[in-house]
Amino acid sequence: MAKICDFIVLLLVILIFIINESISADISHENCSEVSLDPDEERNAIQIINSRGFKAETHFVITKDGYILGIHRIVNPNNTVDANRRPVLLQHGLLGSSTDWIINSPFLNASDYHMHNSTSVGNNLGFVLSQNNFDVWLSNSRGNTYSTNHTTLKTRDKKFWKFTFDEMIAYDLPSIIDYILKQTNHSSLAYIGHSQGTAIMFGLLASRPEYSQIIDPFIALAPVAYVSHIKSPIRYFAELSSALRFIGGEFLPSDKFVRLLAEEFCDKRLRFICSNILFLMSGFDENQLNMTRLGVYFTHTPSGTSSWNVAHFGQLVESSTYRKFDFGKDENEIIYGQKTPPDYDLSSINSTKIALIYSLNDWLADINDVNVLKQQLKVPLMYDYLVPNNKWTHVDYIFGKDAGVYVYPKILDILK
Ligand SMILES: *[C@@H]1O[C@H](CO)[C@@H](O)[C@H](O)[C@H]1NC(C)=O
Ligand SMILES: *[C@@H]1O[C@H](CO)[C@@H](O)[C@H](O)[C@H]1NC(C)=O
Ligand SMILES: *[C@@H]1O[C@H](CO)[C@@H](O)[C@H](O)[C@H]1NC(C)=O
Ligand SMILES: *[C@@H]1O[C@H](CO)[C@@H](O)[C@H](O)[C@H]1NC(C)=O
Ligand SMILES: *[C@@H]1O[C@H](CO)[C@@H](O)[C@H](O)[C@H]1NC(C)=O
Ligand SMILES: *[C@@H]1O[C@H](CO)[C@@H](O)[C@H](O)[C@H]1NC(C)=O
Ligand SMILES: *[C@@H]1O[C@H](CO)[C@@H](O)[C@H](O)[C@H]1NC(C)=O
Ligand SMILES: CC(=O)N[C@H]1CO[C@H](CO)[C@@H](O)[C@@H]1O
Repeated sequence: MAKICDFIVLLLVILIFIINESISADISHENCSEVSLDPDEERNAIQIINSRGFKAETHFVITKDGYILGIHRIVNPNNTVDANRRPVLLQHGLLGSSTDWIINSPFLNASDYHMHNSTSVGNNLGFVLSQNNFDVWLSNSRGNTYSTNHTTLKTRDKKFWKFTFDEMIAYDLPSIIDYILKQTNHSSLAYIGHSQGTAIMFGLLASRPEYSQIIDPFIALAPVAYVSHIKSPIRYFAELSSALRFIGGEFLPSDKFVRLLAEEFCDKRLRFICSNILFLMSGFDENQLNMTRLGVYFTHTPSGTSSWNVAHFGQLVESSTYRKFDFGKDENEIIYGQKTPPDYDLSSINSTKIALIYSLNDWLADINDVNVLKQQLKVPLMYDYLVPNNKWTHVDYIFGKDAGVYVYPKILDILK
């Protein structure tokens, strides 16, 4: 009997998930109408970079399987000697994009920001690094706003969306890295990943050891690989993962579904913030969030991904492993030559340039999972840094008011 009830509830949830009556209803503006539109809400990544006095370049990187990734470069006009600036690649997380690194605050750097906290180096990591003489590249993974082109497929083809972060590991990351090295004549680059951006680098280092020489250092913000302890409602997607795998296509949860989850997980006061799938999945800390800037965050996030990608994380929650996508026994047999998907063997990573930065109030990169990750890694860590703020959450690395106080100075330290 209980089984049948579960089944019916699951069916309902799936129906609500699929039936999207109001895709165009923009919840983000519902309660911002009194506030005038922030100019950053109407700007894309390039326009934001230009508006802060930098020059922006877009580069198109074509992967071996035909995806055309739009990646952005921040060019600092005050820097005349360009040749030897060290390249640093910033890689966003699940549902993120290149704008993650440049929209946190409207202030360019610490000197403008001192009203808030004089110890801050500035709150937009992309600009902080550019002003500190780095050659800053911002990637965009397949399927997000800036990476929806393909040499043969259109986004309306279901096949376009048949990917998970496995393909970001196998194709996107190596293509982007090789492209940047070629463009800059460097033999190595610094890599800073957030969340899924760390998962894919662990995956790359585990499957292609030659990259351990190239990635120097790898700074992992809110490191994710093992996710069995996560507190986030993404747990719900664990149960939905078979359904999501079956549905396929772009990940477009209906507003109703998101509201349903928000009601389950957020107290009344905070439901508006929770109405954004990113905040709903990763949690937030009111003290770290600039409420008057939510409109900007909401227009740039969530950026797209595939249903399969979300299903993949759901599978990892259930299996307590870090392994490839589970297609089901029969297909696994054909694709992997075995019934279960192969693991990413993190114990085989031999890079000695890994820095972990994590916190205690992170729903997605839970401290217990970070500890499992540390046990798996057999190499000594270059840095092991617990953010000294007990309330620091998963999104605070990119949208936290004090990101320029607690995290970015540490990043500069590590890079120097
Ligand atoms: C470049 O330098 C000028 C003059 O000091 C300054 O006004 C401007 O903000 C700087 N631009 C950037 C992007 O740092
Ligand atoms: C902040 O930007 C100003 C120009 O806008 C520049 O003169 C100053 O050096 C920058 N400060 C830092 C810490 O980068
Ligand atoms: C800035 O943040 C640091 C780190 O928490 C804190 O010690 C300091 O008091 C803050 N300063 C101001 C002016 O808020
Ligand atoms: C797709 O490619 C064209 C040029 O090939 C470019 O103008 C457009 O911005 C690209 N779109 C995306 C989302 O990358
Ligand atoms: C890269 O190096 C090659 C050979 O050393 C040189 O010909 C080329 O101009 C360099 N390119 C850049 C962008 O520095
Ligand atoms: C890691 O492994 C790769 C491939 O086997 C090798 O080229 C590299 O030298 C190793 N690096 C270290 C630090 O042992
Ligand atoms: C918060 O966001 C608003 C709107 O973008 C902006 O005017 C304000 O300066 C921001 N405050 C901080 C501390 O970044
Ligand atoms: C989605 C949301 O939070 N909507 C709220 C907007 O503000 C009005 C009153 O100011 C509330 O009634 C809505 O619930």
